[in-house]
Amino acid sequence: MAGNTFLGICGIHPRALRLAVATLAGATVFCAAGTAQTPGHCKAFGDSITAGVGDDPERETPGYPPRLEERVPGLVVDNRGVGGERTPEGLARIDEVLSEPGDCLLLMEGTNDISRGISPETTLFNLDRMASRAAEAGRTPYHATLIPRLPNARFDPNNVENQDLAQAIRRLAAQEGRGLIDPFEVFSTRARLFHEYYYAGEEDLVGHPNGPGYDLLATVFADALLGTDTVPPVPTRLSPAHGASQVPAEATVEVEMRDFGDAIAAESAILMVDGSPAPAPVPDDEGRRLRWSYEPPVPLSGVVTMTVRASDLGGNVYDRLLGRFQVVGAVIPRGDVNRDGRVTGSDLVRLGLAFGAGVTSRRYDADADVDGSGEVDGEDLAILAANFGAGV
Ligand SMILES: [Ca+2]
Ligand SMILES: [Ca+2]
Ligand SMILES: [Ca+2]
Repeated sequence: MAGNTFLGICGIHPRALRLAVATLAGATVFCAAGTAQTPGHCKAFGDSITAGVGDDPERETPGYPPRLEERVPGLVVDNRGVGGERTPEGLARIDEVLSEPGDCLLLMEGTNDISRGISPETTLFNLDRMASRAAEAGRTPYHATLIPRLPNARFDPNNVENQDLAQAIRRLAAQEGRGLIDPFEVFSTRARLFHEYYYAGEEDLVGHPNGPGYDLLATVFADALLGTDTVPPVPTRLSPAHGASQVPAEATVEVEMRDFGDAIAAESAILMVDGSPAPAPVPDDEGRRLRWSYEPPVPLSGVVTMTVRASDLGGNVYDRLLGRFQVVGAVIPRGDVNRDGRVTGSDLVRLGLAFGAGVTSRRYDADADVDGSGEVDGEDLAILAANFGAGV
């Protein structure tokens, strides 16, 4: 396959590569097997989020592709997004798109798989096949993680499956030496994400960007294609998984973090499990991956929270919740909206934000609808109040 922008056959980071290009101006070949260079003509392949649903209606050409063209000089991006598409349909359609001229494939698909109950293994297999077809056709494939789903999405409103899929897509990209574009990570760290960057149509039960959201999405793609590292080390493996239940008390906590740009500042990385630091992780040779395998000294119980702080050499920092799981025997008190095992003011705040909202409202929060009635109301508040202070 052709070299990709990240590690490619040359194994040179694109920022270093651009410096090399500047230094060696005039040299035609400095990497024999394949030049890791910014692509010139991409197919943006995916579903309605590639097509541009939810974008500013004033725009003639919606979505991230035209914005990406503006951000990467000389780049042509053809929009090949099809609304509602799942990866099985994508796999059936990919050859047709690859028969068109171009040198790269930007692949962001799978949120409709989550909505329709397609297993993550199938989704990942299909994404891998599409990227492989692209490579066989002489294109450079890039995998993209999916943007977060709305808190009132009918399926996976807490992005548990989406987060797992993001980790799997990152691993796939790393294993196959393909480029990785990470909107899931960048979007997840935005304050007021759904209010400022998402389309406000009430019929949207998955979550589409609005104009500013597509601007941000295009920036994430552009940074990756240009080799500007704006993304911190990201989780590529987590066991027990976020949202897991019935986890044995003696479980080993396995965490892998990876950076797709700069190396990781390994000495600064800290994994906390229920507030206790795990021993230092093992970095790999190139410094782009960290692994923890941690056996807590005392048996786990209740709801276990895992957080990570890790930064890359460029100063991009990951510092937040990595995941939570429930140990076998844990009983979550009713009213524990954020599922951290305790009913506290944080739960009350979250319930307050959704108060009065029914299932069709953008403000609806399934976890705050404690009794599952379809509306967040006084009944839910009463349950929370009755259990205030309770914990496992
Ligand atoms: Ca980075
Ligand atoms: Ca709570
Ligand atoms: Ca309710």
